[in-house]
Amino acid sequence: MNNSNILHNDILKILKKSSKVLLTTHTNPDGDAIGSALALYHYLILNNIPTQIVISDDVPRNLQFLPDSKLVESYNPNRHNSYIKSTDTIVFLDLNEISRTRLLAPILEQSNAFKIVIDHHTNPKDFANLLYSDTECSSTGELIYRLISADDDFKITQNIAECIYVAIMTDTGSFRFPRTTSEVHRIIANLIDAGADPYKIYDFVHNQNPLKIIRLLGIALSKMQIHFNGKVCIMTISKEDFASTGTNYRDTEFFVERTLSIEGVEIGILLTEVFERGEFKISLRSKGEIYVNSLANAMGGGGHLNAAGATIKSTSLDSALQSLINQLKIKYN
Ligand SMILES: [Mn+2]
Repeated sequence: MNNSNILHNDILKILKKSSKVLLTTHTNPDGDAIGSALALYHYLILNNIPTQIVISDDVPRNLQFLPDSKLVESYNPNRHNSYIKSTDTIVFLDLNEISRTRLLAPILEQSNAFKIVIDHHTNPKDFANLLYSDTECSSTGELIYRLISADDDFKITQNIAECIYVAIMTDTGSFRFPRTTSEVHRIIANLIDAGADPYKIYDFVHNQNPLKIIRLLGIALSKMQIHFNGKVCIMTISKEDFASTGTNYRDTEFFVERTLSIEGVEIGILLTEVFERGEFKISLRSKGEIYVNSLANAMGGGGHLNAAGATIKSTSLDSALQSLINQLKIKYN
């Protein structure tokens, strides 16, 4: 038995001994966050382990088709604090530091429950009792697949297959990103055999946009700027752009990928004005050996080698753009 099998069995043993489990994930949850949480939720419920998923935000609209997505609860101290205080195991999914749970962070920090992290982001912080981290892995969904597959008595259900499929599909950019290994495709084949429908799932996740989001994308595409001799593309979205289209920063999830579709561009950036909180969100993408996680770290964020992000404070979009360009000069000149 190799090391990861021992780890899988340890995690399964701890979960099965738990009287109450809390699952949580990062703020602004994506398909990997929600898919992983729901997949593990279904597994635990089928094993008769009382489980709740509590997160800082709502489930994004394009993930609400997932089985039992309504059971993912947005944190409300009055509704959830007593459950959180009485839970004996907390599983943090798809995050490498506790602050990524945003509103939940203070109460989770205080909790004496056994803490497990299952994640694939670089530089995991040491805040849990048990860390299952594989930074080479496509997605947290892939880790959940490995974990559940280590339970010989359990057969992956259609619900679980759909949730893990969404997790892997979204974190690999629909099977295009560098971590799309043959193993990922073997797992995907097993998920399809277990009932996940690739056509249906892609359609729900990517082809059900309200027109206003595509209008916003049009504005963002038309304002793209090229810097550093064509190597860096920056897309900016102002609060006026959101207001004129009736959208908000959470409607931009897949926009940044478009920046890398331009010939010669190695780094693509989306800078958005998050007007509710006076912050600016920076999403970074890069190609091949050009890495952006250290750039994100320099701005107080983090992520993966080729996909990372940060949130900065600034007085205006122009000054946020300027400090971003200054950071780029430091890193890449
Ligand atoms: Mn992920």
